Amino acid sequence: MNEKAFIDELSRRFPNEPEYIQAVEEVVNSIGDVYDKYPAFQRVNLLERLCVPDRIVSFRVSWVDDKGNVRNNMGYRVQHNNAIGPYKGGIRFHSSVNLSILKFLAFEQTFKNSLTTLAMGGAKGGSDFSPRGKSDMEVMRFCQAFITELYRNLGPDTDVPAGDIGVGAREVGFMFGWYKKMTREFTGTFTGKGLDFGGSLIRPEATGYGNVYFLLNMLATRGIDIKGKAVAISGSGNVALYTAEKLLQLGAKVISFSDSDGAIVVPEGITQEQFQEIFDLKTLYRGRIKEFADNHPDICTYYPHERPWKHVRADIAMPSATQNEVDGDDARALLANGCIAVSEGANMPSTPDAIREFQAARILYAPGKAANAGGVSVSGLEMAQNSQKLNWSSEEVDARLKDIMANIHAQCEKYGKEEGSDYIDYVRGANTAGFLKVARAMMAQGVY
Ligand code: NDP
Ligand code: 2IT
Repeated sequence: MNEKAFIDELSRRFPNEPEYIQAVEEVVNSIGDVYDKYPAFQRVNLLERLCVPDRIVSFRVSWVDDKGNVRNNMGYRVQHNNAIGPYKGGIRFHSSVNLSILKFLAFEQTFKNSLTTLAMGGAKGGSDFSPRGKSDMEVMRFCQAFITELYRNLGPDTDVPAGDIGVGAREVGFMFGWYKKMTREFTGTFTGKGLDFGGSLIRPEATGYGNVYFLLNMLATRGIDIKGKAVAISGSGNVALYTAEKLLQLGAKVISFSDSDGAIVVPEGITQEQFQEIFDLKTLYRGRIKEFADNHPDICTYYPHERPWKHVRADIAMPSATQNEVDGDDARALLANGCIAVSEGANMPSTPDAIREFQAARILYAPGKAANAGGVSVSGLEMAQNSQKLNWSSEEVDARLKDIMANIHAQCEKYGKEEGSDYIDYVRGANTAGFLKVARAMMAQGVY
């Protein structure tokens, strides 16, 4: 395969979609050898069919704010691929959302979901609506207007959304409620639902916990103990907070958080009580991370408009905010300060330059589609419970999550281990394993 020609042609057709092209390029560069091994793939132009989404729904969402003003946002659902199961993936509400970002996320989701071993295709949706600063009633009206447009494209065996940036239990609840009203059916069409109406235990925790479980698997390959290690986290939302919770349980030191206004660094690590304060600040009061720094000037430094990476001496980095939040300079700073492992909670948080730095330094580096797959895995378990109309215990879901993360690690090792060395290229491993399952399914199902 001529990877460069393929990417050049895709860039020509989709010239204003840099995040989408970035995500495709990484995968295409990983799977070239495997693709060439099976000429049948080429004969049915499998790669192009796998890289271009099956379908995109886009629409205007009009809603009324608390002052009576009519507001308009864009809404989208990218249904990327359903070869191995119904479309599945989160919904993002953030002012930065555009089609390029949702296309990259839906593309990544397809490979991630394949790695989980559960029957889920890949999708992503969202809007440039920002819940920040909106009242609960404004968020509710927006969610209802959004679902009024989208509901015909969803269903428990068609397309099952969940949360992502700006979409948590509150938003999923509002969207689920309106979906139920529009369809007059109670089905498991959303995951991340409240526990009282079909949600799974451990779903809120799953992405963060799963990332730590994946990290433990990586550290084990080098005989490294997590205890006492300093871990830099970015973000302070769902993924970041539950990553920190699990790390503290395991005796690691959590030394940073961030949000879109800036970063806090606590060089000695936060205590359990301080974690609880941050957790309450973010989840109960929807506060800003700066407020913690204001309350603890003695232990904590606040860096406005910055990310944590250049300000930490971290053994481990777990970026958990957003795409392209670790660039080449950040990576070089992390490495210079002794970083030995990077495990991505966010989707595509490292730029290609940063990934090159981590891999050249041969540290442990896990891409998001492997390391953060715990969230969608427990979404898959929520779908299974909904189908059975049963609820599993926390212990059962957590045990399955650990197994799934260990299995994803094993797949990365199988396809990513370099010949003649112990080094595991987790990018190549995850992309190849994820690709092969979807590719086999597409081959078996014919051209459509
Ligand atoms: P949340 O909305 O709960 O938290 C997002 C956090 O990242 C907030 O602290 C937010 O700050 C910060 N952030 C968002 N956008 C930016 C930006 N452009 N620049 C700087 N900071 C930003 O989302 P999640 O924790 O759910 O998602 C975090 C990442 O994890 C995303 O990449 C998501 O795709 C990925 N992910 C999420 C999963 C899930 O189950 N929720 C599963 C797998 C991956 P602020 O509040 O200021 O915007
Ligand atoms: O990026 C992701 O994997 C998610 N936001 C979770 C998707 C899901 O369907 O649970």
